[in-house]
Amino acid sequence: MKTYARRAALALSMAAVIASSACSEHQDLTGPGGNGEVVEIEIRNFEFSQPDLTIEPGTTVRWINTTSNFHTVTPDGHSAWNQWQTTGMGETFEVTLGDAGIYPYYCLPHRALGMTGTITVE
Ligand SMILES: [Cu+2]
Repeated sequence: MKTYARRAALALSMAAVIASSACSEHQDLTGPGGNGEVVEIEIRNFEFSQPDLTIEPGTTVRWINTTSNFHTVTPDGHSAWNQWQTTGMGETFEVTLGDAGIYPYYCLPHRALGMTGTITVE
């Protein structure tokens, strides 16, 4: 029994290491939780595919890096999520936004190129 528990714990910690090395992340910092809906935004050179997005409360926004370049999803003046940075194609970042509001964000290295976006939750 003890050995089994230890093996399960080891398997769980190894899964955590594998998950973190893929540089994909989910954050759920606001509101009562998700409604099961997911909307995807592609990170391109040098724009977000849906720069003005309106969603319902509890929707999960998933950014996916479709490039091999360094980008960030940096909150602009709010703390609905913590900055995420990506360097690899296929990496994803999910934020479940439970609270109504306006959530602007930008890509740190490409902000001056207009790589910005806004999510409206209403
Ligand atoms: Cu960028």
